[in-house]
Parts: sequence; structure tokens; C-alpha cells
Amino acid sequence: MRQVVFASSNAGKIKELQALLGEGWVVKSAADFPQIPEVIEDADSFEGNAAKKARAFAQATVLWALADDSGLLVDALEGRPGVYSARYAPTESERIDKLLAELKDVAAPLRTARFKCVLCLASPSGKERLTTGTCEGAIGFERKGSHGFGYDPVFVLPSGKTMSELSREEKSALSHRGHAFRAMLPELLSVR
Ligand code: ITT
Repeated sequence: MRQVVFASSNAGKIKELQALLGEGWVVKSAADFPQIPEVIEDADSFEGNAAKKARAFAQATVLWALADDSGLLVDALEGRPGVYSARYAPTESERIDKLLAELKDVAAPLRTARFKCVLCLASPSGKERLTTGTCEGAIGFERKGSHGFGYDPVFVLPSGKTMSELSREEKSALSHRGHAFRAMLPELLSVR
């Protein structure tokens, strides 16, 4: 069986990546390696943070490591929260409340936004590969749906549904993470 460690503590991301990988893999995550210190995400780009997380886990575990650095870029906020999406407010619910409050006077046509995901696959011997995926949408005025995680309940797709109204399979077919993952597949299949 192929083995990979997800350099992530985000349960939502881990579930989505695990489903995308499918059968035939032994998948570990940060929870299996409590001795590895938390990686400080101090790069100013998704690419920099993804590479930092993947490199740290590949070196510490001597396994291939896959890291995901992602976030929400809102046009009316000049790209914020961006790389700071996880740190925009203390909890998921407070992050959505803060986003809706910041956009309260912004009309529907100006609420455009996108999710971005950068994946980094790093080998224990120091090889690294980065892929990127984006997903276009807009920020709604209220939460809708019960699936997914993070900003999904207020991220409205061109279909009019929020990301939270999609099943995991439907989300992965069009999401930033799904696109970045499919671009990474050839490299993942070379993992032994
Ligand atoms: P790890 O670094 O441990 O992987 P994290 O949550 O700190 O977990 P990031 O620094 O990459 O991860 O922050 C990404 C944040 O962007 C995440 O916490 C969500 O708030 C948001 N986000 C990313 N992908 C998302 C998605 O598919 N749906 C909703 N929100 C998402």
C-alpha cells in the first residue's frame, strides 16, 4: 500500500483529501504524530506555507507528506482574509460573523470571492511539487447548508447553491481543493 501523511490538523480538509485519494492508501495525519511541533505559518503566500508544512512533516516522519494551504479571497476586502483565513477570528462561526459584518453594506454584485488551495507534496529526500486550484463564487448574506467546513455556508456558487449545500463528492468536483488534488494526481501515483 502507498503511504502518505497529511500535514494538517483541519478535520474538514483531511476528510476531503482522504475521500479524493480513495482506496489503496495508508493515510496518516498530524494527529498521528503529536511529537511534531506545530508548524508556524509565517510565509506571506499559500505556496510558502504549504511547502513549509509539507517539508516539516516529510523530514520528521520520513514519509511522503501532503500539505494544503488554502483560504478565501474577497474582492471587496482587497483579497482578505487570504492567507490569514484560519486566523481571521477565533472560531469558524466567529469568522463567518466577522465576514458578514465587514460586507454588510456591500451589494450583491460586488460580493465576488474565490477560494484558493495550494497543495505541496514533499518527499523525505527533499523533492517538492506544488499545485494550485481555485473556485469562483460570491459571499452570501446568510448561512445556508450543513455540509463542508469553514466559510462553506456563505460561499455561493454560480448555481446559486452554497458550498455547504453540496455533498462531499459534489464539492470536490468543483472545489479549489479538488482541482489542486487532480493536478497532483500524477505525482501522488509515483509515491512508493
Ligand atoms: P492546517 O494548516 O492544519 O492544514 P488550517 O485550518 O490552519 O489547517 P489553513 O492555514 O490552510 O489551514 O487555513 C485555511 C482556512 O481557510 C480554513 O481554516 C478555512 O477557514 C478556510 N478554508 C479553506 N478551504 C476551505 C473550504 O474548502 N471551505 C471552507 N473554508 C475553507
